[in-house]
Amino acid sequence: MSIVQICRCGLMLGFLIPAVLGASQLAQTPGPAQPYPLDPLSAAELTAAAGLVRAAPQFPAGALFASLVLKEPAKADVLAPAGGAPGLRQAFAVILDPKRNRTFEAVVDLQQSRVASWTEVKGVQPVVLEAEYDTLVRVVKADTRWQAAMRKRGIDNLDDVQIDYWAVGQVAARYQTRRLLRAVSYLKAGATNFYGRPIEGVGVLVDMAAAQVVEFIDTGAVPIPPASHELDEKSTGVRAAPKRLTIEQPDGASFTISGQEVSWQKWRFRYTMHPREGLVLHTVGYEDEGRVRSILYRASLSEMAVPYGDPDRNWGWRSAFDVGEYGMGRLASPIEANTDAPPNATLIDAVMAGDDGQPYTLPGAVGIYERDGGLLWKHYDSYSKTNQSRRARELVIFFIATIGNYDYSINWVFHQDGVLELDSELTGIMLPKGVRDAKTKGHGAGYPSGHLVSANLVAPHHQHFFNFRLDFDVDGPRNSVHEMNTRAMPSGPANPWGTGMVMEETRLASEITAQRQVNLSSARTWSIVNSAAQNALGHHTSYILVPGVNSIPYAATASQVRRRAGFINRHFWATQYRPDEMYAAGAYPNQSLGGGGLPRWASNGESLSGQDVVVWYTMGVTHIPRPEEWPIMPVTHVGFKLIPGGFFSRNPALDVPR
Ligand SMILES: [Cu+2]
Repeated sequence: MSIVQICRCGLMLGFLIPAVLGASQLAQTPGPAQPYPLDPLSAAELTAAAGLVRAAPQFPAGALFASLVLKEPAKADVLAPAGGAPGLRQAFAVILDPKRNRTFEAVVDLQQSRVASWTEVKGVQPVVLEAEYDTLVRVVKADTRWQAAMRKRGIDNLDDVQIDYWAVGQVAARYQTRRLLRAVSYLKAGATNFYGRPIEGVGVLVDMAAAQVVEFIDTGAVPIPPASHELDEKSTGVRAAPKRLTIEQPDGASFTISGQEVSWQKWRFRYTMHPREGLVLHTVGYEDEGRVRSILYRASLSEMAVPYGDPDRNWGWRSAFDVGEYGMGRLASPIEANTDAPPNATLIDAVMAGDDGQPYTLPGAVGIYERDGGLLWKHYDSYSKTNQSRRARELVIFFIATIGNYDYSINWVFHQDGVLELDSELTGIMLPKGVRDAKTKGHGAGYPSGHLVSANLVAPHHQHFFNFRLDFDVDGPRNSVHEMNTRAMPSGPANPWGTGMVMEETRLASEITAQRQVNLSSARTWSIVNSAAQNALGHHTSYILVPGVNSIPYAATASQVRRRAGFINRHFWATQYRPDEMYAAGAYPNQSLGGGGLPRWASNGESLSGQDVVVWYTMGVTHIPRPEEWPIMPVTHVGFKLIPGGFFSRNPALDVPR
């Protein structure tokens, strides 16, 4: 295996001079000339694929590329002992004909330079596209009812209004066959944070193919809130800066990157930036006594749903599916050196296809860096007064997506003790609602579904549900799923002190029995077990999913959002691997009425014993807004850990040097 130390030039230029520390930027990671089967399509491949699709006789004039990505080869081919299927390069395209409201899927064979398949997919809507925004604004601003609603609120210059676009969220079934977008209006005059100045009461639903307003709502004017604090240093004022804290790696970073492959300490993995899922990890393994043992084949954010809890006519429909309706990867914001990422980070560009199919570069889309991890392990022997202690180092690879007002960072954190952690950071601007009152009466009084966070501004309660698709291959693809519950032993002769506790491990044998909830009272965790592999102590090797903070949904069981985001009904799911089962709310959640995706795939109850198992973990944040989160939210963390359970025979970090 040849690994190129791509950071070297960046390190020599930037990192030896502590005073001018700055992240190194990688436009392209040099790798092997032959792409690995999972490498994303290069700019040249995207151009070729888009050209072939556009030249196909079925391609409608004026059609848009809702998606153009690598069609990942079959897992068995990638894992073949010969080193995968390097010859096979295919592209997968989703095409939207916006004029006729039709959706097509195409597969392009790049080797043979031909469109291998072309299929119309009926009754679905692909992601919201940037190219649709101008049409939406034009239709809304030309509507006389909307114009009158603005004038009624004292807004004469319509250029002062910022239109924000939304997927429709909940929608009446009678509109289902149209391609729809919603427009929310804000006053941007004199404020960069227009989200703080909602033009409340006005809702517009637009048929995009007909370029027509199909529903206009005005529930009545309320005062437009005064401009919120700007976020730049001049406006906020600055406190005395703390003394300098320097992060330096004078000898360079300890990780190496070759193409999309990362090697750090004993971890080996590949990463890609996918326009829909954002950062994806592939073939994650750990080097143990000279061989790399597999843990995960693929790990990614499969869907997100953010239902808002205000029943108001202009709010009840709001539930953003940030992965399937908008595309978390396409909405990655450039990582800023020294703020978004520490000075020792390496920032890596990503190449994606635009709505026109043409490749473009997303600068600094992915960040990777090492950081101090606190204490790794320690014991002070009080008798001999000797100390054995090790400091932990962590490797973080991450991206940040900005979906309208909200910013999410998704961090995968690799630890030296075999733990892989997912840490999501939620920040940005809460979505607020204009109200009549400038002050609240007592602690949160007056608004049962939200909290006043500023004068005339309520931030409605809402929840964020993430679903991570974790395709485990613990020591190979054949795995089983166990649940671990701890309970107190009954008092009695076998437990005379009443202190006994037992952990009971139960096999979750099918996709039905594997639909589970977190349980604090039994300290519940789940393990993905290889029953054919053992460690030196005779334990079957496994990785355990340890939940972090979680929530249950408050939307009614029969509500549309619970059907559309059926994955939020359970925290833990497991299914047999199927290459086309990728997204928890289905391939096309936009405007769906629900019923598809994960709940359907799991409903036939296939066996999970000794199968290629995919785990789907739902984690939720219940967000009850506070004034301290306005005008911008300090970061909230939510995540989970994958920890080895009998995967090793002793502490795998014993060999970390002092
Ligand atoms: Cu929130």
